[in-house]
Amino acid sequence: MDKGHREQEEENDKDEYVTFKYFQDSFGKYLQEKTTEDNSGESDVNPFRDRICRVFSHNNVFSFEDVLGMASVFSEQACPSLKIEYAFRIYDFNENGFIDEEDLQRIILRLLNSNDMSEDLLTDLTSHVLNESDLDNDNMLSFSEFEHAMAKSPDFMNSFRIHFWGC
Ligand SMILES: [Ca+2]
Ligand SMILES: [Ca+2]
Repeated sequence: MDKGHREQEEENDKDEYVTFKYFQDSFGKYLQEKTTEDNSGESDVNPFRDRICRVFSHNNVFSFEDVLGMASVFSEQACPSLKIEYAFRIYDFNENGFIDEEDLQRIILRLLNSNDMSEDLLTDLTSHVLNESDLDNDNMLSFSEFEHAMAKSPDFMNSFRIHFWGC
């Protein structure tokens, strides 16, 4: 290996270290603030944090690349289609490639932060979502149906950005 190449590698290592250190510092500071501040309620904890960790990590271990991947998907600059793709994976609790009734019920319960919702209301809400977005009437949302539904939701992109920092 020639000298120039080696120097280049050292340079890359340094850049990676700086970036990772910066991330650790800011993320660590954020986590500390979140765990020490009082429970003022609003968006303290991301209701999908376990799913986010599941989708972005490998066996619940985050490599540097996993962290970078997660940060880029949730950043303001990420393209909407990438955000939608990851949202779909996060919401697909049973990982069968569709957002089905079971997934929708879990999403609704988590979004509303409720465990004691009546079965009827939950069924109503689920049917409402399916009525709006299940275009081929198979009682579940394929990725393209989900994509279509998300494209109509102006708040989605914004909330998906904020949610990252609740992970
Ligand atoms: Ca599913
Ligand atoms: Ca469908």
